[in-house]
Amino acid sequence: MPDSFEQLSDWVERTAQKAQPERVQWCDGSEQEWEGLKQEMLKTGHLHTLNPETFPECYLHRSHPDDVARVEHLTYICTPRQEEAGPNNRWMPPQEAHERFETLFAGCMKGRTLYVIPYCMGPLQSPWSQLGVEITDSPYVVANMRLMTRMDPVILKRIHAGENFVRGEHSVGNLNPEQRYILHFPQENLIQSIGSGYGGNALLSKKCHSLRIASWQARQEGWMAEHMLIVGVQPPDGETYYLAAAFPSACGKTNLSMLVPPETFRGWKVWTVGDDIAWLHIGADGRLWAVNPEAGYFGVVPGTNAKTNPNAYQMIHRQTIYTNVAVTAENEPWWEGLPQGQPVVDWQGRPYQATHGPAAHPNSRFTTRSRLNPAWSPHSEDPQGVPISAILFGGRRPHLVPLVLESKNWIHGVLMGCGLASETTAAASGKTGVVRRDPMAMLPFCGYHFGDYWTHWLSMQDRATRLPRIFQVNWFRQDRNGRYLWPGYGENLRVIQWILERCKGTVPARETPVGYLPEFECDLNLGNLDVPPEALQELFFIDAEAWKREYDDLGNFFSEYSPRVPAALQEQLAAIRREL
Ligand code: SAT
Ligand code: MN
Repeated sequence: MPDSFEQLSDWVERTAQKAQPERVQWCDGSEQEWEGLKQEMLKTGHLHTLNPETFPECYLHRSHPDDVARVEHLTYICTPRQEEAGPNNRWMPPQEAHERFETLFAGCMKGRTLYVIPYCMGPLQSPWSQLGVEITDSPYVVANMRLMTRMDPVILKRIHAGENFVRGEHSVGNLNPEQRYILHFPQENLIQSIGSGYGGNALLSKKCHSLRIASWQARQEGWMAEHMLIVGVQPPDGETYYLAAAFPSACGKTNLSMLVPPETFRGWKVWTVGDDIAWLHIGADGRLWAVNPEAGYFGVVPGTNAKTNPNAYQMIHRQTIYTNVAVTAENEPWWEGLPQGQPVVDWQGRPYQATHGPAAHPNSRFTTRSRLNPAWSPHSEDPQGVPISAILFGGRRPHLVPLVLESKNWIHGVLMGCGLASETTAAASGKTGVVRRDPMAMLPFCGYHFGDYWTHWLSMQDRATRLPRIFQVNWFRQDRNGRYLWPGYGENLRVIQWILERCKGTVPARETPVGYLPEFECDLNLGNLDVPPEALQELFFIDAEAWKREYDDLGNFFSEYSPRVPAALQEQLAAIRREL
């Protein structure tokens, strides 16, 4: 494993020998470098300028129509033993994986530039930060990494001084989905990715490094790498409380992390620390402290507007890379969910026709630096991170799960996380709208056996003395006619207020076999909210029969992971099942 600059240079040289690029360019994230890249990409059609008056420094990228989402069926964990990867991962023996990759990688960069991207995940000064170097032939990847990570000349100095780094080898290859692989070698600190230029498949710092490789390391080292947003909520009395929340991809993490308080919450402030990934370490005070390893957002565009997410909407009007949105006659970006404007060119660059489907791809994305977010928290740069008071688990559940539910203790909270399930979305290829189990929203991202992962979650109890409380939330419950019962977005702050009160110990709660509920008539702040009483009843209705089926199903799901499922979780499940 290279851990010094010589080894880095050797690795780059060896990789270049295999890929045979026309030239090699070392990147440092500077403005000058961006100017060059941008001009090049405008010339080759990798980028298109958007209206410079209304969207200054905004660009559009169109990916290949077969390359628009993560590909879970082509994503592998390559450990010597299959049981290390677990049934939650596709597995390939390391040697076979290396061989397949080498074959596809040979000569793959002919006529292209090989870019070397040294990057840092986490604040540069943080003891928890980690270095990585991605080699890629995609200038679009360089442009995104410049916004999503910390690229800084100091990184090479740190590597010179002997600091370890995660290696990433990436090529768009020929974009043939049949020759596409996303391979992880946790024991080698290595990621190899070929055949895709899109998001989580190609920006190796994100899901590949900061979740799959980092979750592996976290288990060895006693910390946690989680698919969670980090948000600070500051009531008018002053003190900011931080929450970490796990939701599957495209279920509203970005919206929740940038929430704008509704009218009734005058004086409240919401601060974004992160919208996708949290690295959680135990502080000297026994609390969990979170840093966001990323420095930018790769957010879902459709549905973003001045009402659903005013901060994001404002933020993406400048210095933003759009991927796979439509364009209007005014050369402005357009997407489904915008109340104004008309698409004339669709996400594939064709004249827009309603019969072709949506104008913007449902998984179209914006890339922006976090600092452009009006709600950006300056504590995002705190080396030790922010202290977490509560952990939230949420998904898209049309039925069953109430608006909010508090766990009874850490073990029960971990069980809640294991029970997380959600309707699938366009963020991954495959059928959308099917409810699937997605424990801790980590199904596509945990780099090792889920049974060991749950054991690791439970073990935090022995390491930390002041763990956060755990809650389950569901903004997506529907009535019999498929209408959402809860308005969501900014109004979710009402639920968060209750969660904070519970953390402070200032409100009682109603106990049920599946957890604690608010006494909503008195404890949930419903001032100026237009939700009929029947809808509220339904939002909090606990259907014991349906919950029994849910826990039976979770029990069946667990059996796929036996014998590695911790006994404490099985016992907790059995106890709740009996009580129901
Ligand atoms: O494609 S990404 O993994 O970057 C986004 C997501 O699916 O959450
Ligand atoms: Mn995500």
